[in-house]
Amino acid sequence: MYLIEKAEKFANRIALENDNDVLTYGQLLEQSQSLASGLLKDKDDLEGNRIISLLPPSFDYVVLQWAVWQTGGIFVPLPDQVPSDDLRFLIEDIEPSTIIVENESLDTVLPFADRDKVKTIDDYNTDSVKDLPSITNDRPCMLLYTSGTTGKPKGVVISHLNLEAQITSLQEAWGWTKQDKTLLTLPLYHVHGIVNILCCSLASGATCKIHSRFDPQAVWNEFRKEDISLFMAVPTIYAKLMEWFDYVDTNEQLKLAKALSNLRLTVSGSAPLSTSLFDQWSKISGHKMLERYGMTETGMILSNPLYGERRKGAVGQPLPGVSMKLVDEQHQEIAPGVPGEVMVKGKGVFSEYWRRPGETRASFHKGWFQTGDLSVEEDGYYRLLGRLNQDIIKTGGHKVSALEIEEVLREHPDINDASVVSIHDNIWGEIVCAAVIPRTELLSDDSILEWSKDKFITHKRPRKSLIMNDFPRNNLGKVIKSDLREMFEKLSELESDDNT
Ligand code: MCA
Ligand code: AMP
Repeated sequence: MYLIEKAEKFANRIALENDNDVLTYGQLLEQSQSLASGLLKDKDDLEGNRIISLLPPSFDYVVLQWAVWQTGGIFVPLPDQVPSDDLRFLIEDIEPSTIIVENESLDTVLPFADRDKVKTIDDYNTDSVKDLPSITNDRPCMLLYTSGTTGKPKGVVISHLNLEAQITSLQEAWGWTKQDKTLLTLPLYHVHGIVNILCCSLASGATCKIHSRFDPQAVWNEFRKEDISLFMAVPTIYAKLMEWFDYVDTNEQLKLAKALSNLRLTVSGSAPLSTSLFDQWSKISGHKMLERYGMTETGMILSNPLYGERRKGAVGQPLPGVSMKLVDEQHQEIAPGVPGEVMVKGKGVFSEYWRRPGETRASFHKGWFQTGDLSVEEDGYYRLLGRLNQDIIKTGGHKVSALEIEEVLREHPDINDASVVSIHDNIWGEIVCAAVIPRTELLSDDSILEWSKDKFITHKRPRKSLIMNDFPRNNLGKVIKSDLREMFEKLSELESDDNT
């Protein structure tokens, strides 16, 4: 296992840091091996058993992740605040052998799982370390859930080989070294936080400082210590950091700008980085942000260069070890300058969706993974043009399915039908908007938004609603979502006029 082998060389270096404590690579190895022994109990190998983690980003999260990998199990990180209906679906889909929670979360999970499967890390305290199984690279190590074009989220099966290929590609491209220190402010259930930040840092002997939740002031305070060398985040986080910067007085702004001077690299990805945000960041930091593009199923695909021109509005060139091409609707490769769908191949690319052979087959064409993203090559740089499927929404860097939200809204007792679109937002990239046809007169915008709070995880929750007699439809009766989007845009303009 790549990370474990690497860690052995860095035993005395600091792997992880939080506000109160540090964990060396040696301690991480020792604690994860001891926990692995506890998880194995009398077995020699967990043979692909799924172990769900509902732990927030923390030392315990990483110890558990490494422990599961060393048992031959599959690590399945989920958000620690999943609404109950989602949790029920996920537990049924994953069929875990164990669910690891923090003490406080026991009651949330117990209604959906056998009591003997729900554990805390402390349940596995043991002093005796067993011989751990040797794990071949082709075995799965993680299941990461991602929203798709069909209703429910799908588990993306990632093997140790996929993980190693994704890490080594980024180590090479972005010049990670053991002198680096990075700051993790992203959740640890997506590739961005797990692979690009945490795993790359740990594979390089660098230090990863963990903030369990994003807080703009805390990030600025961290930059002011001037020891963070590498920072990666989604555009929403940069927008929120800029919001904070604009809010403080000029004197403070000078200090914050100076604090950025020690950063050697700032990376943005997971959603489009606007040219205005690129410019604002460059103005205060003197850094040209490096924008890259990737996907849960593939890891990172394209990146602007570490050295050389980082082009505003573009996502650069294929990363080491990644083969990509642009194709037309007939899957024919197209010429530079012509837009086409991004297709990807490489050791980092996943091999299957968990227990969904049909969807797996449909997502590949002759061995190439079809991303559903449109791009064009211009003077050697790729630029993204959007998605083929308009029912996929990216909000705050999270991928969300409009169809999944519609299905949940239709469960509302006063809603007859629902149609979900997104509109542009300067902070969130896109925001979720729901149009609904009422079943009763009791329905109001406020009641929809209020009801949604318990039903959706924060990023899936509709932020605007419209109650309508019927949706705009074409002559086949299909909802014209572009017209709905326009209605929400007009509503949003009216609201912002009212606020000024
Ligand atoms: C939260 N709020 C929102 C949204 N989310 N409003 C509109 N749209 C949203 N999406 C509201 C809340 O209701 C609340 O409002 C207020 O904002 C603060 O909410 P909170 O949850 O505290 O927000 P936050 O902690 O500031 O979260 C913003 C965040 C988070 C840090 C940007 O969304 C995040 O971690 N995003 C990154 C996800 C990620 O890692 N993506 C990578 C996946 P009120 O106060 O009124 O209640 S993509 C990937 O991995 C691929 C491979 C790739 O390419 O990277
Ligand atoms: P996910 O499925 O959550 O892994 O999200 C992957 C999707 O995020 C991609 O298919 C793209 O649509 C989008 N994405 C990732 N990076 C970028 C970027 N730099 N610019 C625009 N979209 C991006």
